[in-house]
Amino acid sequence: MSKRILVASFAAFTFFGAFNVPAALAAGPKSFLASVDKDNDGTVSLDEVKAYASARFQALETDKDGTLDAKELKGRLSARGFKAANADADKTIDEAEFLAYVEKLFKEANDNDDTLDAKELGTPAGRKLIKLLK
Ligand SMILES: [Ca+2]
Ligand SMILES: [Ca+2]
Ligand SMILES: [Ca+2]
Ligand SMILES: [Ca+2]
Repeated sequence: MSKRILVASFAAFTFFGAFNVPAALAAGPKSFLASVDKDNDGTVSLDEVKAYASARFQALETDKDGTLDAKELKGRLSARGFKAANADADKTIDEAEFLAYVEKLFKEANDNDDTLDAKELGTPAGRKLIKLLK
């Protein structure tokens, strides 16, 4: 087996393994870019991601108590992700915590410029970001 095939099958395995949903339902970098890349330059900046994340927070926050609880998040964060995002260790994620965690994932996925491209959105941190904001 060539190295390229090995890498491709490993990538496919980790991609589909990371989400416990059928492939068709897993939002990929392309649909994320289509929603978030408002200036259509093919990449997302932190400003674009945070503007989108803020809108998603409001949309997900259905009981309007100002925070997202596990029920509202509907599996968008793993238990570990929830703990990492929940800076004050209460039972909910407020908007500041949500945006700080979005920024953390953005920086983790990013190389040394200021934007995420489709490839960076395909990294583990990029996929966590997509899952969180879908
Ligand atoms: Ca852009
Ligand atoms: Ca709420
Ligand atoms: Ca909290
Ligand atoms: Ca980048």
